[in-house]
Formats: sequence, C-alpha cells, structure tokens
Amino acid sequence: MKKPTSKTEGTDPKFQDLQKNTSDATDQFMTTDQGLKINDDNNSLKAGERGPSLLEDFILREKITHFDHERIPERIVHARGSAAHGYFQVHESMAQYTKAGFLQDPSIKTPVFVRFSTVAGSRGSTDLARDVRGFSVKFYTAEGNYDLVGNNMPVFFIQDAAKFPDLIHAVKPEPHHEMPQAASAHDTFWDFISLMPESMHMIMWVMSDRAIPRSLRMMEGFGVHTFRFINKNNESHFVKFHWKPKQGTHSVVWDEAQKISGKNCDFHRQDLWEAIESGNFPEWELGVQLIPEADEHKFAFDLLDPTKLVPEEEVPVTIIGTMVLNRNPDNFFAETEQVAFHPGHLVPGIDFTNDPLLQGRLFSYTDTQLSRLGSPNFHEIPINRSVAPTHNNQRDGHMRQEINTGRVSYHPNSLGGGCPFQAKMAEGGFTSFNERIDAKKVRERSESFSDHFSQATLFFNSQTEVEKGHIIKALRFELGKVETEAIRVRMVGLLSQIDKTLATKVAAGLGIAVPAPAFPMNHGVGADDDFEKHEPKKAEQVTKSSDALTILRNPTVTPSIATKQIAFLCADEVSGASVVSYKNALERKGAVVKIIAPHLGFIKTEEGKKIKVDQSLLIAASVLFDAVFIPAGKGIKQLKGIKEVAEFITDTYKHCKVIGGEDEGALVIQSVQAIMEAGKNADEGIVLNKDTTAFVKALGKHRFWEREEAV
Ligand code: HDD
Repeated sequence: MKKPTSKTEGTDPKFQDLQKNTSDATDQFMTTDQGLKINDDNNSLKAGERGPSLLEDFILREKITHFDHERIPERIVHARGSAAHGYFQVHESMAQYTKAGFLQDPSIKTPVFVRFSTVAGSRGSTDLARDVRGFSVKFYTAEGNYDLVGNNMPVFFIQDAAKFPDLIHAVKPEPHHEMPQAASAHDTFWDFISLMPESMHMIMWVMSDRAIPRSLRMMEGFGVHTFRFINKNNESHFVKFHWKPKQGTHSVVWDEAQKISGKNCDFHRQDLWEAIESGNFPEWELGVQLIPEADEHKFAFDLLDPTKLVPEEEVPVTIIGTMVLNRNPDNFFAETEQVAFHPGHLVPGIDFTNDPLLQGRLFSYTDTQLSRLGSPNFHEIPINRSVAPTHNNQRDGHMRQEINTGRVSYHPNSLGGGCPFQAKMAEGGFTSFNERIDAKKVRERSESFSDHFSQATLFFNSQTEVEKGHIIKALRFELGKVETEAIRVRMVGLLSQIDKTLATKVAAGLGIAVPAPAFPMNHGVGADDDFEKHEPKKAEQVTKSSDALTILRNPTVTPSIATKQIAFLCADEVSGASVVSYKNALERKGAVVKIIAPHLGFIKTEEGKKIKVDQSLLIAASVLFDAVFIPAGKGIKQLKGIKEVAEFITDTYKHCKVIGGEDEGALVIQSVQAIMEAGKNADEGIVLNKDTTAFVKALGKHRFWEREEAV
C-alpha cells in the first residue's frame, strides 16, 4: 500500500479506498496477468531463430490481446479533460437549508475528484479551443456520492434536453469530412444557432473571454440549473451553485489562444498538474444563491429556464465552503478517463427542479456510461466507488467485482432476514421532494421561457469596452469562417435584438448590412400550429448591468501573482545579480521564473557562476508566459537582433502583458519595433530600469488593456 505523503491523505477515506487498487512494480518481477514470472519479454516464441511465431505463445498472445483492446470510446461530449483529487469543507452548518451531511460540520473534509473539460473537441484536441469548460465535482460523502456536474458558464444554449443531440451534432466536426476539430467556427454550428434564438444569452458567454481561460484554476464554475436544498423539516429552498476561484478569474486573448494551441496544446492540463505538484493547490469557494420556495415566481424570468441566471444583485451569492485540489491522479486512464459523473447522483438534502434540460440529463448520464465504460457495474471502478457502503439486489453483469454472499437477491425476503433494509427518512433514506404536480401531459414550452434577449443584453451591457471588443472580434472570426451568407445574415439579425452597436460592428466586419430580424424566429422549435406560443418575445430595452458578469470588473480578481509564469530571457555573460534579485522578488510572491536562453544547458554569468537554462528560445514562446523580463549584463546585447527575442517582446506587448528590463536588458527591449513605436505613450506595463517592486506591482494588474487600442 502506498504511504500517505501528507496528513490529509492519511485521513482521506477516498485515498484509503483507492489504495486497495493501486499497484507499484518497484522491486517486483514481471509476470503475466495470471501471475506467472516472465523470463523473456523481448522475443516471441518461434520455430527456429528465423522461423514463424508459434500460436502456442500464450505470453505473446496475452500481451497483444490486451493491447488490442486498450481503448474505450471517448465521451460523446467533454471528451478532453483533466482532473485532480482534493477535499471540500463547509464553513458553517447549512442545516437551516439542507440536511446534506457534508454541509453540516465544518471539521469534516469531504474528499472530491474534479474533472475539467472542453466540450466539442476529441480526447487529443487542444486545451485552448474557444469552448465552454466542464466543471464536474464528485463529492465522496458519508451518505454516498454527490455529483455537481456544471460548466464555467452559468447558462446553457438550449432549454430542453430534446435539442441536445441537435446542438452537439451541429457543433462537432461536420460529418462528411470531419472538419473542423475542436471549433465552433463552421457552418453547421452557426446554422443551428441562427435558428435557435434561445441560445443568444449563452452565445454571448461563449464569444466572451470566458471561453478561453488562462488556466483551469482561474475559472468560475456554475451548477447552471436551479436545484433544491431540503432541510430536516422537508422545507425547500431553490439553490444556484457557484464556484469562485481564489486565484481570480482570468483569460487569454484569442490570438494567444490560437498560438498556444500550436506551441503547447496541453497548456491547461500541464498548468493544473504543475501547480498541484509544486504545492500551489488551487482553491475555490462554493457559493449559493438561495431562494425561498415562496419566491419562485418573483423574477422576470423562469427559475426553471437554464438559459437564465439569477443576477447576483437580485440574490447575492453566500459563500458556504472551500474546495482545495491537492493531489494529482496516479493514472490518467484509471481515474480521469473512467470517472463517471451524473447529475442524478444525489444525497439527502439536495434535489432537482423541473428544468427540462436537467430532467433529460438525468437519463443521459447513466446511459452513456453503459456504452463508454461497457457495463452497469461501472460504479465498482475504484474512482467511481462510493466510500459509503453499498448493498442492494442489483446482481451480475459484465466485469462484476463484488462477491455477494447468500441466496437472496430480492426484496421483500424472509430468507435473508429482510436484508438489506430500506432506510426511513430519519435513518438517512432518500425521499424525493414532495412537490405537488397537477397537470396535463403536453409537448409544450412554458410562455415564461420566451424572453431570449434580455439577459443576453444584460451580459453585453455589463462588459467593459475591452471585453465588448473581444466579443465583437470573436463573432467576426466565427461567422467569418461560415461559408453560407444566409447564416451570417440571420445571425446578425439576431444580434441586433441584443445590441444594435454589437450587430452593426459585427456586420461591418463581415461586410454585410444588419437585416431586420426574421419573424417568426423560432424556426427550429414547436409544432407549426403552436408557433405563436413559442415565438420569442421582442427584445426589450435593457439598461442594467452587473459587475459579476465581467472578468475585468469582477470582484473575484485579486492582485496576487502566485503561480504566474515569468520568462527571463538570458544569454552568456548575464548579470547574475540582476537575475537573482528579480527572481527572488518574484518567487517570494509565489511566481514561477523560467530561464530562457539561445541554447540549453547552462549560461555563464558575469560573476563567473553558472545558471541552468530551462528552455531554449526554440521551444519557449511569449504566449506560454504571463510576463517577460530581460536582466542586465554585458552579454545580453547578443539578444538584440535575434528574431525569436523580438517576436517574444512583440507578442508580450501585443497581448497587453508585462515587459520588464534592466540596463542592457532594457536596451534590448527598447530596440524592438513595437516598443519603439509605443515610445513616450508606453504604459505602466513596460517596466524598464525600475526596482523589483514596480515589476511585481505591474504583474498584479495582470494586463494593460489600454495598450490594445494602440496595437
Ligand atoms: Fe452534459 C458530460 C455538463 C447538458 C449529456 N456534461 C458532461 C460533462 C459535463 C457536462 C461537465 C463532463 C463530465 C465528465 O467530466 O466526465 N451537460 C453539462 C451541463 C449541461 C449539460 C452543465 C447543461 C446545463 N449533457 C447535457 C444534456 C445532455 C447531456 C442536456 C443530454 C441530454 N453530458 C451528457 C453525456 C455526457 C455529458 C452525453 C458525456 C460523457 C458523460 O456524460 O459522462 O451524457
């Protein structure tokens, strides 16, 4: 058994549970799957040295057969993901609202496994696609597994699960030629969207910088649907879940995202892994918006509509707990790939609402695991196994692990003494919230779901000018890749319902005029004779805005520079003193410094010492860092005129990041065209010949957006 490496692991029940299945080959003989020691793993059994291989070679057959079956189907959506272990702790008992055991006692650390993902791309696609990010949390509670399967955006594209297969077919690579990979910028996606006005709010989020996060550690998470908290008295409160990153919410710009995809398509995966390995454990606060059952109809929108959020100004977010990710998985396939989330994995005290998107999800997740993981016994895979004991009369099936004793596998029974027993509510038995339903069966959508534009406008209004500019550019890019003119025109018509300037600017980029939006709009939904009912409400004038919806004005942004990656461009005869003073100042604040030089190995300092080079200029690129610094030293002059150095500085400048330099380093920076052009108008993000404090302070501002206009 693996020894716990930290105090937390020693007491973590899920860590202990996983150890039953971990295997370490150190100091062990190689064996077959049957335990037979292998004497030669390099040569197959042959009839003579140059003869044919023999069918009787069971060792060769076993090895190749296993290899032939190593792959399982990737997830239908969210195929590319990265995950980590950690724990969750509630700050104070939530008993007033919910009886969920893991939300009662602040001294209890509930183990979690969290998987982040992109949606559209395949398993091997890039981390930096413009896309929604999945944010799935499995809580291994003493009352069974609770899964909060959310995204990094608080709303969704569609209102009813019946449209999910259509949405995904539209966004995935087109079926005739399987292009493009991991991208929404193509005709089928925008064709569908342009016919689904209900997607407009989500489209604003997906076209915003939220869709290109700087790090998985720097994203908010949302449960999206309205759920219910149920307390001991069986009283219900509606609840919306929020994860607020302690690292702040940060994004890259689209030009960076595209370049990162080429330079390091594992950028997010690596960032998460390295942060945890280096002890910089990412943390999120869990927040809830609580709405008493009686207030259900007090909002301008329907709480059951997943294309709407509850503005934080109307219902503030109360922080109730903290989640820390502190351990990387031991094995990607066994844990990250085989983990199976499901919004229907509930504990007493949490329940669903009638959101029609959520209701459909409750079917889909178990169903998909049956083909992905291959058997109804997927709950026995170690990463999916509950730490609460499991007993029922489910039996057999492919790859069953559990050995059920006795002759009884039915209920009621007398032969097994009536076991396993059903639990009364007071004994922790789950009972669904006893909501009264008195209705006719209909295939219809509620009239209260038909305002598709107000919150899209609220989102757009809330953005800073810089962020609005990014949304406009993103739409120009995405629709620019669409080949069918009619789709672009339809989209611009829909955008005009959100904001006239937005539509005009996007249209200008596409070289088209803003059309009057086509009514009726809802071409995609509803029976023909029912069209009127499903017709979206005409857009109303929305003037409100909400800071919580921006990244740049978001209250979660902190000036911390911890885990920021700083490139030090160096060369032989660099000033060791300059490197050390800046490096120490940055590392004291938790930043990570990487030494980049024209060659790998070591560089010599002016003082006659050696510094290890982390990356050569051939491998490093500005887009993989948060800032660049060029130290002093007489040898630094060599960097002048090196194409990669000029590119490094230019891109850092273009992406509004911090550039620092001392003496000879400052001269190299000043020799770069972009910096020369900025001249006297250079902003405070260009920190030349100032002390380390000024550099650290500039880094705390993250980006100097005023530069973007000039660029
Ligand atoms: Fe889903 C996976 C999030 C709607 C059907 N979904 C999946 C994952 C996340 C979400 C984060 C990855 C889980 C993991 O890491 O393994 N999905 C959402 C959110 C939705 C949503 C936030 C709307 C609010 N999903 C949705 C609908 C359906 C599905 C409406 C089907 C009707 N989702 C699936 C799935 C997946 C999945 C096909 C693929 C792999 C899996 O479940 O385990 O069942």
